[in-house]
Amino acid sequence: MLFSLRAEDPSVRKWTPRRRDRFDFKHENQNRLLFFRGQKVGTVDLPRRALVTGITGQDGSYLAELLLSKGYQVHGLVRRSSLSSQSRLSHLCHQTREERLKLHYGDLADGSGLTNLVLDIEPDEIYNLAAQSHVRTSFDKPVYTVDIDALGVLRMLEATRQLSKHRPVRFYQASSSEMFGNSKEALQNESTPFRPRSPYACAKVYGFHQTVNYREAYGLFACNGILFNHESPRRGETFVTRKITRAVGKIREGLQKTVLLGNLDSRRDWGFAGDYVDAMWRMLQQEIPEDFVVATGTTHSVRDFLELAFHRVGLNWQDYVEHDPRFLRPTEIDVLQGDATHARQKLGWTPGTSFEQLAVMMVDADWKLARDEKFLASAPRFGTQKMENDF
Ligand code: NAP
Ligand code: F7E
Repeated sequence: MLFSLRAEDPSVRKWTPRRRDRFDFKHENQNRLLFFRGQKVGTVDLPRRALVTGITGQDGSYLAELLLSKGYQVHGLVRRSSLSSQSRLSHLCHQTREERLKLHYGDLADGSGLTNLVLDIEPDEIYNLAAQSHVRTSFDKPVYTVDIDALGVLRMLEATRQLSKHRPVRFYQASSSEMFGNSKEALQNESTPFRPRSPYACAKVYGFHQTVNYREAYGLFACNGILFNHESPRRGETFVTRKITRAVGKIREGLQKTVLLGNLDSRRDWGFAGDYVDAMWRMLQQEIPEDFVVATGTTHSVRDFLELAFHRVGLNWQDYVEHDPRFLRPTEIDVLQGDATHARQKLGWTPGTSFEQLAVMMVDADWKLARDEKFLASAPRFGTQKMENDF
């Protein structure tokens, strides 16, 4: 571990630490005090440590990038799987020295495992992003969704509370605009009532209130980010924007003929994920913990997104889109549009990417991906390739 030492006692300045010297740390507020043979010898500037659950997801990967660029040591919670789920992190694993990015196996279902991990890592900041995040899936898997998205938050809060008994720690909860449901207010902000319309949204409401309760009951520095939809080329392929841009790329390259979709009339406030993780970080740098809406303030329909995405590659979406009732939800949210005034005023946060720029960014990335896939599909198969000295 690399660190710089600010020695307070002048005699210590003459002391050159040797390899076998043992020293102890104690935490006082945000400072780490360094003790050598029972005597305080200085204050240590260690890199700040963050724990990110859901680090393998869309937001987790952008947040890890941001925190590493700010000099943090980043710890990520990863679910054990027989196949790697780390494709969104592979560039960071290659670029980053091992001591700056550390991945740990864990699961939001395993409370004692989470507590052990949090006490072991002693992070300064915890970002709880892990979730079963697909709204349509939550209707098919309601109990599992509630276990992870509601009780999982409680498990993380308990782990954080245990750590907070020994040292300061700050907690971010990934709350969602889905909690507003079919709101009666045209623009939703921090005081808009919740009217959840899916098992996912109900679970997120529970996580939201527990986070507020831990703040009020135990004085925990805990914030909810109420984020509206945010997308990117790293978005999961079953969310509507990415489903569309993947299809656009493949259709343009002749790898796919049509795309099956559900409700094209629903309207969402879509922003860019890379902009939104900056708001998460800003929330934990405040003096006083609060909850914030993060949104662009604009709303567009799925149809609008189709129009832009197909137009980018010179195609007409009506020629390729088919309706499939399997993608409808038992209860739908018709319109969402956020008011992020509080985030702008308190955090100095504004979105940097428009809806049009977002669509273009995603289509361009997926068109390139489709071209690469086409090239690979046309390449001779490994093993069947004729070698030079093969007769
Ligand atoms: P995502 O791409 O679906 O990523 C979800 C992450 O959670 C993945 O890393 C996943 O791991 C992990 N995870 C799922 N179940 C887990 C479990 N039982 N234990 C540990 N990890 C688990 O989601 P996202 O778009 O990045 O969203 C991040 C968070 O923000 C989520 O909580 C989501 O509900 C919330 N949110 C998202 C949006 C949005 O528009 N993107 C808006 C508001 C709120 P695997 O890789 O192993 O699956
Ligand atoms: O749906 C409609 C669908 O699945 C958007 C999550 O990140 O944001 C996300 O939840 C809209 C809905 O996102 C298809 O009915 C039409 O009205 O991309 P989505 P979502 O449900 O808004 C919130 C803020 C979160 O917190 C969530 O974690 O698009 N739609 N046809 C479709 N949606 C999908 N997935 N697939 C379709 O074929």
